[in-house]
Amino acid sequence: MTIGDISGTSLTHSSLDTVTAIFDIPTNEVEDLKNAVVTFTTPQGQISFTMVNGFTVGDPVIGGGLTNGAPSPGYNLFGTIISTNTYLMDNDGNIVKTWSSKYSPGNSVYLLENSTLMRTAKTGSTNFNSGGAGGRVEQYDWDGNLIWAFDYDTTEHRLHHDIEVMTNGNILMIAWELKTKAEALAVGRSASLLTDGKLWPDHVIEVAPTGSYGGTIVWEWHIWDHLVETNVNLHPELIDINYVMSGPAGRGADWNHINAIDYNEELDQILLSARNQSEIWIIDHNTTTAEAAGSAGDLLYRWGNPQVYLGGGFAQQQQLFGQHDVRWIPDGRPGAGNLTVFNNGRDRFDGAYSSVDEIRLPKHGRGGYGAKDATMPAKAEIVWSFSGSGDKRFYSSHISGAERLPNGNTLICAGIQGRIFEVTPHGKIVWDYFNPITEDMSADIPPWVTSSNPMVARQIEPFGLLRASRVGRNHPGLKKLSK
Ligand SMILES: [Ca+2]
Repeated sequence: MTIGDISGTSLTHSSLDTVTAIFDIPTNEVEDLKNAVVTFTTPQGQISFTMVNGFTVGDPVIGGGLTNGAPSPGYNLFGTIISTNTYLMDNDGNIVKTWSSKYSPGNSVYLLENSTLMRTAKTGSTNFNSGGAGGRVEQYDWDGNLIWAFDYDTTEHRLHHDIEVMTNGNILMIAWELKTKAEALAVGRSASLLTDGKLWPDHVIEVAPTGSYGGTIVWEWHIWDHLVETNVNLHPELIDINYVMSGPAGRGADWNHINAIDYNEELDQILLSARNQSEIWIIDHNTTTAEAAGSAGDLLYRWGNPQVYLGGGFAQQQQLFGQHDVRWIPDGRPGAGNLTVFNNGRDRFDGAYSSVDEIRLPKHGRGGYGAKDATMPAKAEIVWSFSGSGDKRFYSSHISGAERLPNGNTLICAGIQGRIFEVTPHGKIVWDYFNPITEDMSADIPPWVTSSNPMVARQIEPFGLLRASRVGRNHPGLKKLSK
């Protein structure tokens, strides 16, 4: 009996229908994920059972054997919505590292390979006060010292939700910008869709950090440069100034509510989650700022809700519902090049529930996607989805995220519940965690929240998490962690 080059020490026929093989893993075995292949020779021939990434040498034994496999080794990085702390937690629930800030997150956090924490921050500003508001990006060293910060928070614009740190050290950021009622009317916005008397379309800035504070904006892309008012169905590469999601909020200032940004260096493309369009968008980054304001900055691809550009007759083809955290699956992970997204699921046709969907785009690569003609939509395919089933369904109407892990499992953050769990490709849960961290609630607690009014308290989501990510055990950013 062998697993790879490891020999078994005993083999028992432990019951009528079970064969038990016991293996000793040598103490000098490389600590890493292992594939398990067990082969039995029978009178009728050989039978092999394979479990890719079936177990992990070096991790504490969680139990459960190979039935569902082991969780992907590493540490869980998250900041809670109301806490000013960012946590790194092992898979046994031990907090191994805490970074403290003056601000709660606004909203995503990242551990970089140089062992620094890049986190968004929600300032106390009253500019653009809407869900996901930030205004600031901060960088902390491993020891918790603030080593850089950038503010973009005025009456004209404000950061929100997410950033993406590029390999060259620049940082892509999402921000609202103010357009007056007159400016909105001038580009064809219907007066009935301006209930706030102004509009906050999104834009993307790329910031090159300078010194210990501030940075230079070296590239920009604005939704406002890619609008269409008439013959919308002939222009899937543009954004209909008068498409709004249903309900009163759709007519408010926060028109797009982009809540995620990712960057694909190989393609030099940017991926955006336009939550209020229930669409994901891909745009080209291989442009100058001037080019990005023209047709070169039009959408390369969009998917999720064709009624946005084809009209209400296509409403039934909607597949994304207020989604969050879309990202490319990185090279080296199962599904590389596909997208994963947390599909929050409010207003689904078959009831409200959340799912995590893996999406295969119609084409990969530059100039791909079949973009810029009327047949652009509908070629993407959901190749994997997890929504639980029956009473095992989970639902988080907003926030939340998902991440494909190196072992092929998917880490899911159901944000409202503060739940982080890991599922196998077959939908088996191998790791499950509920955030109990509420100790900083007093820091942000509004005066109208009282213990006798827990329903009100619930609305500020004391356990809420925007996202969580699993930092692999061999991630360079962990080199200062004493293990
Ligand atoms: Ca990001």
